[in-house]
Amino acid sequence: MALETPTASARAQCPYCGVGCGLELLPPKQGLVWTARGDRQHPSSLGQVCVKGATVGETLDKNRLTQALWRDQLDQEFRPISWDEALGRLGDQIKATVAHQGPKGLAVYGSGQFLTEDYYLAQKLFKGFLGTNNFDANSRLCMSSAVAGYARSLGSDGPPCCYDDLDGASLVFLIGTNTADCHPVLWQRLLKRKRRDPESLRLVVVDPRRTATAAAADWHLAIRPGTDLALLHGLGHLLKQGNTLDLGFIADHTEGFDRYKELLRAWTPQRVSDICGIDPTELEAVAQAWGHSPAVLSGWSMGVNQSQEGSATVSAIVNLHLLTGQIGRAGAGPFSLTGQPNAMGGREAGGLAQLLPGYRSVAVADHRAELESHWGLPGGSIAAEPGLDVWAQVEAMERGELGLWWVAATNPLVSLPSLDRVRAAAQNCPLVVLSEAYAGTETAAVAHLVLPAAQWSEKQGVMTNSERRVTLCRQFRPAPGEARADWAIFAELGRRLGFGEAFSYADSSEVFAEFVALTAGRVCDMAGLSHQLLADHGPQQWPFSQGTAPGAGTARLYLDHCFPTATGRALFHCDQPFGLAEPPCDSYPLVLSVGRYLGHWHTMTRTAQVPRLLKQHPEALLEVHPRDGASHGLVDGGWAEVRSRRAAISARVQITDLIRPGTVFLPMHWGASQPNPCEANRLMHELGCPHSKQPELKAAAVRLTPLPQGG
Ligand SMILES: Nc1nc2c(c(=O)[nH]1)N[C@H]1C(S)=C(S)[C@@H](COP(=O)(O)OP(=O)(O)OC[C@H]3O[C@@H](n4cnc5c(=O)[nH]c(N)nc54)[C@H](O)[C@@H]3O)O[C@H]1N2
Ligand SMILES: Nc1nc2c(c(=O)[nH]1)N[C@H]1C(S)=C(S)[C@@H](COP(=O)(O)OP(=O)(O)OC[C@H]3O[C@@H](n4cnc5c(=O)[nH]c(N)nc54)[C@H](O)[C@@H]3O)O[C@H]1N2
Ligand code: SF4
Ligand SMILES: [Mo]
Repeated sequence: MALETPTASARAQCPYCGVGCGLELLPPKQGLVWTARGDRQHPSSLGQVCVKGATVGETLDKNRLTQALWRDQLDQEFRPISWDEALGRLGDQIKATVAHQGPKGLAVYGSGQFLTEDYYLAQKLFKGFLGTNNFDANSRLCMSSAVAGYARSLGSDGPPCCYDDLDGASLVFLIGTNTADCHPVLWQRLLKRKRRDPESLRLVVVDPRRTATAAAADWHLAIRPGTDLALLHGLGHLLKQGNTLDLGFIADHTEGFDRYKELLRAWTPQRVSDICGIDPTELEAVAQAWGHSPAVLSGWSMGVNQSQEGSATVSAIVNLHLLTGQIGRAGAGPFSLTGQPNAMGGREAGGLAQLLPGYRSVAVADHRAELESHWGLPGGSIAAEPGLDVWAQVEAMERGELGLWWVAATNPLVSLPSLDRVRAAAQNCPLVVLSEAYAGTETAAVAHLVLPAAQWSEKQGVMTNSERRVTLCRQFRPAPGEARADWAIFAELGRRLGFGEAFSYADSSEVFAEFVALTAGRVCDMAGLSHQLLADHGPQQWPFSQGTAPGAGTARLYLDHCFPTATGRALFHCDQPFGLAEPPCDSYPLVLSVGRYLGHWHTMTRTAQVPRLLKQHPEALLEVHPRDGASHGLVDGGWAEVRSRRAAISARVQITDLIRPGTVFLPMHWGASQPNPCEANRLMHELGCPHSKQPELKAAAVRLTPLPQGG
C-alpha cells in the first residue's frame, strides 16, 4: 500500500527524544525549510513541543551526504562511487568473511533512531539469513538496563505506564533523570500540574546535581553517584518499618518477599545515609511520602541505567512498587523514560544481540523456530548464542576477529566509552561501513565505505514512544541526492546476496505488515496495526491485537496483576550494592559524570545546524563545585585538564554549587569534528552491568589540573 506523499502538511512523531511528541510539518513558504509545530491531535503530547522539536525543520537540508563514498585505506581521501559499486563491495566482503571466518565475523551496530522497518529488516538479514546474532544497537548504552530490569522483575520488557499517569500520580519519584532538559514535554506537563495544585503532587528527585528537575522538587536527594541501589533498599527498609506495605498484593501477586524482607533489615537509615551522603531525615520524609501516597509513579533514565548496577537498580525500583502495590493501576508504576525516538520499536523488532523480533530471545529454541518458520528458513538457521554486544564487537575487532563492522544511525566515535581504544579497534577491521545522513561525522573518520542514508522525513515508517504509542512517520520531503532508506539498503543487499523473494517489498508498509504478524500473542502485540490504519486513525498504543478497534489499544499493562513470569507473579530481587566500577581514589579523586544539555542532541549532527541552539549552548562546560574549584586552583571561565586512567582532555570550567562536591559533570555532545571539541568519552570506561552489558557511562574517576587560558 503506497500512501500518497502529503503536499499540504504532514504528521509524524518527533525524531528526537523518546517522549515521542506529535509534530505537524508545514511545507516551506520559501527556500527549503519545513516548519514544525505541535500536533494537537497527537494523544501523547496534545500539541506541545520543546525547542528541539520546534527547530527540527532547520536541520534537514544542511551538510547532508548525497553519494556513497569509498576509500581503500583510511589515510586516503574518499571518492564518490555508485550504489551498485558500494553494495557490490559490501556484498563481496560479507561473502568473503563468511567463507573465511563464518558468520560471526560480521557485526552490525545500529540505533534507536532507526524506524521499526529498518530494524526489522536488519534482524531478518543478519540473524535470519546470514546466521549471525551480532546485531547490537546504541540502546545498549541507553535502555539496556531497563530492558533487563523489567524482564527479571516482571517477566518481560515493556514499560507498564502511560503519560496520563503523570496526571493521576500523587507522588512522582524521579531517579537519575533530568526530565526538565531531556524529556521536556513530559516535564512541562508535570510542572504545570505542580504549579496549579502543589498539594496534589509531591515530587522527589534523586540526582547528584541540582538540575532544573531537582530545583522544582519537594525533596532533592543529592546522593553520591552510584549509590542508588543502597538508597532504594533504605526506602524499602523504612516502608516496611512504617507498616505501609500492601500485604495483600505481596501475598497474591509476588514471589521472593521473605528473602527481600531479610535483605532490607540491614539497610538502616543511618547506614544508607552514610553511603549516599544525605541526611537520614530526608530519607525518612521520602519514605513517609511514598508510603502514604495513593498513587506513586517512578520515572528513571540514564542516571539509573548507565551503571554497573543498572539492572539491579531497575529491579530495586520495581521492588518498592511491588512492596506497596503501586503497579498495574492508574497513576502508578515503574516507568522507564526512553531515550531515543524509536528505542522502543528497536526492542519490539529484536534489535539487540540477545533478542529476536516480538520480544523474543535468541536463547529460546521455540522463539528461534517461530522466526525460522516465518522467514521460510530451515530449522537451525538462527544461532542459539547471543551475538556480540557493542563492546564485545570492539574487543573482537581488537583481536582481528571481524571482517566487517557496519555502523548505522549512530556515531560511536563520540558516544562509546574509551574512545581511543574504539578508534584503534576500528582501524584494525578490514571493512568499516557507515550508514549516515550527515557528512563528516567522527565515525566517518574510521570508515572505508560511507552510505548516504535517507533520514526521518525522507522515508516512511513507524516509531514507538515511551508510552508504547506507535506513530506513522510519513515521508514528506525527497531524500537528497542518492540517499536511501536504511530498510531499503538492507533489502537490496539481501536480494544481491541471493535471498531474492524474502527481501522483495513494494514499500515499507509491507515490511511492517510482515513484522507485526510476528507479534501476535506476544506482550508487544501489534498484529492489528498497519500503516493504513495509523494513517487513517492516528497513533495507537500496544498491545493492539488483530481486530482491535482504532483507539482501543492498551493504556496500561498488568491491570489484572498477572505478570508474564512462569508463575504469573512478579519477583522481588535482592541485589547487594557494590558501588562504582571505578571508584575515586587518591590519584583520581573526583567522579566525572557525563550527560546532556536541553538544546543539543547527542553528537550534534543535527542540532549544530541550528544557530539558535548553538547560541543557547556554544560550548561544553565542566561543572565543578566551588569547594573542589578552590582546592584545585580552578576559576570560573578558566580551563582545566581532566585526566582519567585512559586519556586527558581540556575543558572550560564552570564553578557552580548545583553539583555535589566530589563530582564533576561534562556534556557528551562535542565530538572531535566540532570546532570546539570536548571529547568526554575518551575519559570514560567500558565496565558495565553484568545483566544488561550497559557500560557505566555516568561515572569515571578523574583528576583536575588548572591550565593556562585557552586550554
Ligand atoms: N536535550 C536532550 N534531550 C535528550 C537527549 C539529548 O541528547 N538531548 N537524548 C535522549 C536520550 S537518547 C536519552 S537516553 C535521555 C537521557 O536523559 P537523562 O537520563 O535525563 O539525561 P542525562 O543528562 O544523561 O542524565 C540524567 C541525570 O543523571 C544524573 N546522574 C549521574 N550519575 C547519577 C547517579 O549515580 N545516580 C543518579 N540518581 N543520577 C545520576 C546526572 O546528574 C543527570 O542529571 O535523553 C533523551 N533526551
Ligand atoms: N558518557 C556518556 N556517553 C553516552 C551517554 C551518556 O549519557 N554519557 N549516552 C549514551 C546514550 S543514552 C545514547 S542514546 C548514545 C547516543 O549516541 P549516538 O547514537 O552516537 O548519537 P547521535 O548523534 O544521535 O547519532 C545518530 C547518528 O545517526 C545519524 N542519523 C540520523 N538519522 C538517521 C537515519 O535515519 N539513518 C541513518 N543511517 N543515520 C541517521 C545522525 O546524523 C547521527 O550521526 O550515546 C551514549 N553515550
Ligand atoms: S520533548 Fe522530545 S519528542 Fe517532544 S518535541 Fe521535545 S525532543 Fe521532540
Ligand atoms: Mo539514549
